[in-house]
Amino acid sequence: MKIGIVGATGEVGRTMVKVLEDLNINVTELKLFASKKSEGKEIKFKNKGYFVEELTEEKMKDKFDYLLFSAGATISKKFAPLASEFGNIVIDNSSAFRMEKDIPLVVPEINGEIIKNYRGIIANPNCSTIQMVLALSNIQKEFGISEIFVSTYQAVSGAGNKGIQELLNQLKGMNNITHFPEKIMNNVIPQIGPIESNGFTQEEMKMINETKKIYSDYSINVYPTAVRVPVLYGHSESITFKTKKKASILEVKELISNTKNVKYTDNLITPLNVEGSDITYVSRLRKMDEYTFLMWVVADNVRVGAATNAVRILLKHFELNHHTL
Ligand code: 11C
Repeated sequence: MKIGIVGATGEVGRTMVKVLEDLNINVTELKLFASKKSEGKEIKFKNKGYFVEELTEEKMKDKFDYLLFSAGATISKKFAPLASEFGNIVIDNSSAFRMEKDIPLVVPEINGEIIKNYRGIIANPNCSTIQMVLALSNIQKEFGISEIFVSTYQAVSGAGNKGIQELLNQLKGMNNITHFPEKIMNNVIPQIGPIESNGFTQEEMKMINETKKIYSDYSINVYPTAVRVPVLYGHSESITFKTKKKASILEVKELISNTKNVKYTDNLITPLNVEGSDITYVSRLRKMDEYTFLMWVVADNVRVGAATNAVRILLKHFELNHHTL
């Protein structure tokens, strides 16, 4: 497969390269694109060095099997439609197209089938949404879910290299506050992204809207509070959910355990435990009543929440459509 990565030098872009290697994807040609200032940087894939090229409109007109985008919504809006117009399949990690009616928003284990016979732009959901909907997916299918109350504990890598650098610099004693609204070292910040006119942050609105679209159930109420914590990798979520039908704790545990790429553990699980993993972990499951359950969900936000989900979309698309590619 000929694969291009747009935003190859970013935190997610570099991880996409790593995930392509880890999942042993049959890449015959790899093209890495980024802004002019990254031109010529070398990135390793399967022990071979690849040089980063400047992203241009002309290069998006080339023929790729898949183009993976992770360079932010502005770049996606400018280059993804063009690449798609020229027949390329774009898997876009930004928020640019997620809520567009005709663009599939995909977590392959849940709704991968919707990209059968589809060519064009495929949107990759937000990291905090992916691990939540994945952990709850079998329960939603089997019992239905009416409400999800979720508080997140999100790693600084969710904000990319600049988020990581800001925490590392503060740990070295610098007092810079450039990206986050408050100092992040020794702190927690209950705001991720700008606050909208309804008082919710952009991150919280993504969790509400994307969940409905992925489950294709617009009756689910999601009540999120998104919080940044001084952790490098791994988002954690405290989730309380209400089922539509009565369920037992055993049934819920079994459904979680049987979800692809999700593991239930009775052990404590923390972000440090999941760094570099492609599994979403669930623990501390509790039952309040026959309709109400509480749990703790942790996943590597850069892998499960971004790069790995994008590569899983690629694999699913290939599996469903390779005969017509
Ligand atoms: C964060 N979830 O942790 C955000 C980053 O829409 O893909 C992901 C932004 C997005 O800061």
